[in-house]
Order: sequence, then C-alpha cells, then structure tokens
Amino acid sequence: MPLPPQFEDSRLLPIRDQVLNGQRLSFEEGLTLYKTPDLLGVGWLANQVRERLHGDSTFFNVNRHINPTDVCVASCRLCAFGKQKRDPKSYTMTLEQVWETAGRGWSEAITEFHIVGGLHPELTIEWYEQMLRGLKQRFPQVHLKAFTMVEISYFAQRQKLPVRTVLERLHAAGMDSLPGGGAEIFNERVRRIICDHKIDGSEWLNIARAAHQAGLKSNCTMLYGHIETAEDRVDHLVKLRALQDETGGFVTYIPLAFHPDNTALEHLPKTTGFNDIRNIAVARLMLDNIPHIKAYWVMMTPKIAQIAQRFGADDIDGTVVEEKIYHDAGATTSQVMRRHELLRLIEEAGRKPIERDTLYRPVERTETTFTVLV
Ligand code: V47
Repeated sequence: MPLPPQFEDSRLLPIRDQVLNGQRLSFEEGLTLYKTPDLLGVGWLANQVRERLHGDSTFFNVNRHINPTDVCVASCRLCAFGKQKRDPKSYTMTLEQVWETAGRGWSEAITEFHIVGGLHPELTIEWYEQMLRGLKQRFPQVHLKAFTMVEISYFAQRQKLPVRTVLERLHAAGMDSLPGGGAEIFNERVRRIICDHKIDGSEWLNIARAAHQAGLKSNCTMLYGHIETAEDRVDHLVKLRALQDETGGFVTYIPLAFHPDNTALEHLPKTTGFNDIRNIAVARLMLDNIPHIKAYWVMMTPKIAQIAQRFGADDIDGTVVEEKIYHDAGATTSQVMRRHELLRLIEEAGRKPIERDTLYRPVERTETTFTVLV
C-alpha cells in the first residue's frame, strides 16, 4: 500500500481508519468529506478503495447515444433539451430514422446504444417495443441500455399499465438494462424547484427497485452543482446505497455536473474542477456497495475525467458519438471521442484501459470485429 499522505484536516484521520478497514461511512462522515478543503486527502482515500476494487484498470466502452425525441410534457427548470410538441424546433424521429441513426457513419463496432428521450405525449409503448425490436433485428450484438426510471414511470401512467408490466414488455422487446438518468437529487425541496414536473425521489427509487426485481441492471446518477446542499448530496448517496443493499442492481454511479446554459436556471454558475473531482471521490467512499464510479467525460470534460481516474473513478464512459442533453445546455466538449483518444487519456493517467460491454464483461477486439468475453 502506498504511504498515506499527510492529511491537512485531522477530521480525515478516523475516516481513514474506517476506509482502510473496509467499514461503512456514516452520513456525518459523508458531510465531512464534502466540507473539508483537503481534497487531496479525500482523493487519496478514494483512490485506495478504487485500487482495492479495480487495481489499475480504467473501463470504457464503444457506444452511441440515441435520443428519439426531445418532445417532453415536463418542463423541468434544469433541462435545456426537452421541448413542447408545438415548438417548431422540437423533433421526433420516425422508427426508420432511429434505426438509420443507430447504424450511421461509425466504423468502430459499437457494443451499446444508450437510448433516452423526452416524455412524448403520443408515442405508445407499442412504438417503443417496435423501436427496440427493430434495433435488435439490425444490431443483434448491441446491448440496449434504454429509458430512465422517469420514462418508465411515464409509460406506465400514460398506458395505465403496472410498472412491472411496462418493464417486462420492454425487456421482452430488447431492453437489456436501464441508464441512470432522471434521479437528479432526491430532496423534495430542491426537486420542486429544479424539476417539479418529474416523479419524486421515492418514486425514482421504487422504479429502480422494480427494474432490479425484474432482473434488469441499471445505473444511477446524481445531478449536482445547482441549489443543493452538502446534506442533500449525502442524503442522495445514502438512499442509493440503501437500495443497493436491498437489490444489488446498480452497476455504475455517475455524478452529473449541472450545465445551466439555456435552462431556466441560467443565472447559476457552472461547477468547478474542485467540485467535480470531489463528487467522484466522495461517491467512491460512500457507495461502498456499487461496483463502478464513472467520470463521464462529456460532462466533466476529458481533462477532469482523466484526473478523476486517480481520485476514485474507474470508468470514463465511451465514444458517445452524438450528445444532445448537455450540448443543448451549453457543454463545450466534443460529442464524440475516438477509441484511440480514450486509450491515450487512460494510459496517460497511468491506468490500464479495459474495453468493456455495458455489464463490464471485457471486450476483445480485432481490426473489424469484437467478442464479448463471458
Ligand atoms: O437525466 C439534464 C441530466 C441526465 C441537464 O447511465 C442535465 O451510463 C446537467 O443520465 N445539466 C442524462 N445535467 C444523462 C445521464 C447519463 C449520462 C451518461 C451515462 C449514463 C449512464 C447516464 O442528465 C438527465 C439529467 O439528470 N441533465 N439536463 C443539464 N442542463
């Protein structure tokens, strides 16, 4: 084990003992991690856990995001992506356009489609089933990580179907797992301000529970850097941890930095590098039962996502190809990262790049084909 650093904040000493003994951290300890200025101390601790779990590996995947529609009945203040159906700038793809987008102009064999969209008032569950079936037919080797808990809840409510039925039908049509979006921050006071049209925090957790009980894995997220407090963040992490104790269904946690441009919260400042790195490190320390922590390069910038690989993160996400949610909200990062660029970022951070599929099985690649190693 590397030599422990000289902690600047003595409050980290008892936390160090807990972490090194593999003991769970409390709410209060989570708060200390968020409040201490000793980011290097927090990062060192997070790196111990990260290396205990994953050694030198940093995971990435070759994926493509697809957003079939930006029409959304909710008008969340945090969001720059969703539009009213009557807005001439809104779009909804036809099924053929979704399938064509999935196969468009990318030479590197993709292992995952990440599919999320707005809450469209007219698209039926049959439409989504057909979309998934069409994708599976055309790209049978590609994992479909589709629909946030918010979309699942909306489909159930609109179609007057039990959540379990919606999950089972979409699963049968080809949905392999669910992404982690829409969790935002569970605190109701904050939620009422940033996303009052969305399901509440306990409903998000209930849908995640139902998905896991139906045998589906999912990711989870937290949106930070708006009006939430450190207490709200720790509360959010503790709630995710409690559900994970129950179901074991979360694969990866992704802290998402709020991008204010073109949203109703445009007056808020953007997050800072210090805050971004801290959210990675605290998550690694608090979420002792979630295997992976992802530094999503699109949102954090490649530079911060790379540094995060030594502050608790073990994943950097993927090639992405086309990204709308952050770019509508003013993200200045590129929308695509080539495979070789991901390799360079990871290697320069002193980590070993491991290409993975969505469920973290290693992917072995030759020039033109890939095999998921089971
Ligand atoms: O659900 C929306 C958030 C999420 C803004 O599961 C915003 O592997 C910042 O969930 N500023 C979508 N954030 C992204 C997401 C995701 C990304 C990468 C990987 C995975 C995964 C999931 O982005 C939304 C919402 O929570 N969001 N608007 C905004 N203005």
